Order: sequence, then structure tokens, then C-alpha cells
Amino acid sequence: MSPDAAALKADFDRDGVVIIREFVTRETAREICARAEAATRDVPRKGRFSNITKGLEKRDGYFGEWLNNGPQVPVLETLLGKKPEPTTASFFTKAENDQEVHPHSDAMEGVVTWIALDETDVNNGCMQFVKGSHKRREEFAHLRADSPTDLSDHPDLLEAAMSPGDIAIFKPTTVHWSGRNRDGSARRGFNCFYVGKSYMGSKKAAAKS
Ligand SMILES: O=C(O)CCC(=O)C(=O)O
Repeated sequence: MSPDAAALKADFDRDGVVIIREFVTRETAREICARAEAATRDVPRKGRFSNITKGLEKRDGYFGEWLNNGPQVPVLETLLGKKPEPTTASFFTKAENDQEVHPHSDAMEGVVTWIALDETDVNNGCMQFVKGSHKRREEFAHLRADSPTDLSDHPDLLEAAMSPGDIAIFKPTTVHWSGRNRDGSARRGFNCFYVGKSYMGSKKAAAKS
């Protein structure tokens, strides 16, 4: 492993999140964004979390290719020390004032990536993380994405201001959220979720019960 890769892995293991700047070009970010907009044009936008479209890979093979063979995959393999298990690719928009995702964690195992497709900071609802929270699961186990919890003063807060093409890579157990889009500028992100195929099945079963 190169010294740079070893340093990235050390940060990832310690904080549960790393950001790599200019991971893809702005041109690639524009292409992802245009394909995601086209693939989700017919998705009804009503209710809570209607700004989140999972299963992009079923709508356009371009996203299946990204999920399975995108440039993030070898980086994830280095960080995890094993091949990531692809689950789904998603498009997260945030154009309206009420599209808040409260602090939560996603799954027990695996890894998640989030590529910025627009400029994002706290004013339009950037991703936020509690560094090291993946090592304190019990303390944060009660958090739910649909239930407000104010962690804005947490000493280990990471406000992930990002530019198009930057990537955040995080453990699903690292507490994360995104606030309201207060300035109304476009805030879109492309997310790949690697927690194994069984995760989506277990989520559906939980939703039905
Ligand atoms: O993009 C967002 O606003 C939230 C993303 C998120 O919660 C996730 O990737 O699990």
C-alpha cells in the first residue's frame, strides 16, 4: 500500500469518514447529474424523503456500471481490506426548504460514497458527520433519519462543504445528516451504497412489518 493510501486508511479507520477532493472531474460530475436527472424525471415527488431516489442502477445501466466498477471501487477495497458489496446507487436532491435528513446511521457493515454534483455547504444542506461515531454505536443507536436531533454543536462535527467531483466515503455506522436547503441553490449528490444485497430486502421486510 502506498504511503498516501495508508494515510487515507488511517483517517478512515479513525474518523469513519474521509473526503477526497476532485475525485472525479467537474465534467464527470455534470454527466452523472444529467443522467440522474433524466433517469428520475418520472419519479413522483411527494412526502418525506421524496428527494431521495434509490435504485438508479435499475433505471439506467450507466449507474450499474458506476456502482460495480466506478473509480471509487478500488479505493473502497483498500479502505475496507476486502471487496465492497454493491447494494444500490441513489440520487439525493435538496431543492426545497423542508428536505432535511436528521442524524442517523445506515447499516452495521460496509461503506457508503457520496459524490457532490453541485457546490454544497451548510447554507444549502451539505452532508455533516460526527467523526469517530462509528466507534460509539450504542451512544447513537437511538438516532432516526426522520426524527430531529441537534448535533450542530458536537465537538467532533465535520461539516462537509464540497465542490462538484469531491467524494465523501464513510462507514454506514458513522452518524451523518444533512440540514435544510436554506439558500435554495441546487444541492445534488450521487450516492453508492455497499452494504450487501440482503440489506435492501431486510429494509423492505421491516417497512412491511
Ligand atoms: O444527501 C443527503 O442529504 C443525505 C444522504 C444520506 O443520508 C445518506 O447517504 O445516507
